[in-house]
Amino acid sequence: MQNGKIIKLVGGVYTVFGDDGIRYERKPLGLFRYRKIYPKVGDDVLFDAESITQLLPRRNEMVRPAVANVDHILIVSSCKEPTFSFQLLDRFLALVIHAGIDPVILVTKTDLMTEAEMEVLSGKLAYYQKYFPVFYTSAKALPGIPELREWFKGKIVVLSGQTGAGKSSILNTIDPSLRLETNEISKALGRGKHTTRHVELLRIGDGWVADTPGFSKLDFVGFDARTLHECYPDFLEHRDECRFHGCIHINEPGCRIKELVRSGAILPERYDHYQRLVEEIKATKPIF
Ligand SMILES: Nc1nc2c(ncn2[C@@H]2O[C@H](COP(=O)(O)OP(=O)(O)OP(=O)(O)O)[C@@H](O)[C@H]2O)c(=O)[nH]1
Ligand SMILES: [Mg+2]
Ligand SMILES: [Zn+2]
Repeated sequence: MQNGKIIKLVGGVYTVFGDDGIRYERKPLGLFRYRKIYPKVGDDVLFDAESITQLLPRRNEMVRPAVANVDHILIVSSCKEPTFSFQLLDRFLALVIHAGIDPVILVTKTDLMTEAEMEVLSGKLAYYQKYFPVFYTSAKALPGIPELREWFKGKIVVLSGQTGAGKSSILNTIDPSLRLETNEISKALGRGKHTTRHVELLRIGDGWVADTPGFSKLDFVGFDARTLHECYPDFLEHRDECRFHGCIHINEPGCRIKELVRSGAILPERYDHYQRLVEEIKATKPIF
């Protein structure tokens, strides 16, 4: 019996990185399936000569991308191709925070922007910078790459974002020996082609980074509209200033958050995305 970390899953076969530094291919014991235990990339496990025999407790986990025990999720958003979306960013931030993982915003393809366009984008992102680390990078012009390489040290970091955002390209730039497959996004369709198809943890220095398949839709199944506001650090800061304890900042009188939205101290657009997400979650019937 040996300890290891799952670093890859393809077609039901897991690659386990043993504590001896060797990679092993294993499948979980049959009883995992019977008990509906599905190991994920990032999971710490016990394994023997034949199978993964035990899943060790998780510190956190995400559904999509399916990862566990990570330090950070880098929300990768391109400036252009695909177009930067603050709505997507706000939704993604909520999802990552809800999973108990620290988000980082990684803005890619800065080379496609004019100086004036960049000023507008970074001006808006300055608000986010008060709450989350924000990196600006480009696989073509290379700003931010040394900082990012330094920052990855000793951490388990997962890159996630829309398909075509440039996740694999950035990893290749940080470490060219990774040779990850990248692809042109289909401009005719206006969406990417899902070049990366599985989650895999890759060694960068003494840390791990995971490249993941891009997504086109975010799922909020299992979310509670009454607690969603806890995923917004900018709202949480003022939670004791609302008139009612447990205010979710929608229709309650004396809501400090709505006051701050009116004054512009909280980004109105971000609040609007929050409101829409509350409506969306309320409209979703729970699945039993
Ligand atoms: N101009 C420019 N193009 C980039 C940059 N980074 C990536 N691209 C291009 O964007 C396209 C998509 O890049 P990928 O790295 O494959 O994107 P991805 O996020 O890994 O996509 P999926 O694996 O489908 O999720 C490719 O054509 C890249 O060459 C960048 O910084 N600047
Ligand atoms: Mg990719
Ligand atoms: Zn309130």
